Amino acid sequence: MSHPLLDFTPEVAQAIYDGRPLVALESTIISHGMPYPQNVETAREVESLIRLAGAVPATIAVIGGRLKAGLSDEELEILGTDKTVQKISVRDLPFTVASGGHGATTVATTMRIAALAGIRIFATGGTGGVHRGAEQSYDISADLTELSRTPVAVVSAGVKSILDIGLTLEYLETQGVPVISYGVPTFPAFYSRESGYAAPLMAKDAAEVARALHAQWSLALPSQSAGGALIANPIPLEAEIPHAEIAPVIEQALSDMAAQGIKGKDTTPYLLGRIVEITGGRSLTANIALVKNNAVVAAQIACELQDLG
Ligand code: PSU
Ligand code: MN
Repeated sequence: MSHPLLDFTPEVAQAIYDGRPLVALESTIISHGMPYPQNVETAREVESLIRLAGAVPATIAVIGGRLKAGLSDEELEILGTDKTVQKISVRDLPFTVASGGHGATTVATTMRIAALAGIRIFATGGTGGVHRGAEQSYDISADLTELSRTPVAVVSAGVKSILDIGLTLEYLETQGVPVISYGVPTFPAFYSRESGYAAPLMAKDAAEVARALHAQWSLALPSQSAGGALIANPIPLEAEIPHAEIAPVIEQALSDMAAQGIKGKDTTPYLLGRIVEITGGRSLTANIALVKNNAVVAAQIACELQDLG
């Protein structure tokens, strides 16, 4: 699929030409989700894991107003180090394109660009969701509305308990988004394997997820997208920070944030950074482990989906 605003690296262009399975990756996790140099190192390692699992990675961002599916080393370094790179949500995308700026794409924006590129599977760490106190702040991530309208499946480790997980699951149900836990009966909570919420749906392996996605996308009405899906893959056991340990850290980070008056799009980056500080880096180790795990599962799903034609 081509689009006048979209550039592919040779690797991604070749994969599309050959009909090979592709996995999209986001870039806000690089610019605003992890510190340098772990952000750039992790991005490259995640790409390698996807190749090893038989698919082709396409890291997505906006560079100089151009949509990118696949990044050069230089572009990745810009995202990892340049403090002028904005975190761009879907509503920001047209402005960044028009002004020729750089943008790190959130899950929502990455889904949009992946869909333009014809990529259906996307791996990340955690998605956004309904923030705690949303009944007052209205802070509900555009990731959720994008999941309802764009046909891309997002593999994440669930959503962090910096969010209101119960409200997030309710919102996704209202929006008609399939939420499928991978291999477990519960919905995971990012750093922890358990959130205390049951999984709305469960699949035992990548083939079962692929069959469900295939069915979902064949059920689209002519005038309407069948939407995306959230595949919730728990963090590997050895990297987990159990709920009892991370809960007080999250409370501390939330109260520090309130004291500093941080709001809106700065919320998630602040909380992620603060949790890394409070845990002395342990949450970063967990974050890296879960992203890699999600990349492998996403690649397996992409391969299975390709086999279904
Ligand atoms: N959750 C993480 N790491 C991240 C993000 C979420 O564990 O880096 C990023 C993703 O790019 C996600 C965005 O799409 O934060 C959500 O931001 P907001 O809550 O402002 O919609
Ligand atoms: Mn928000």
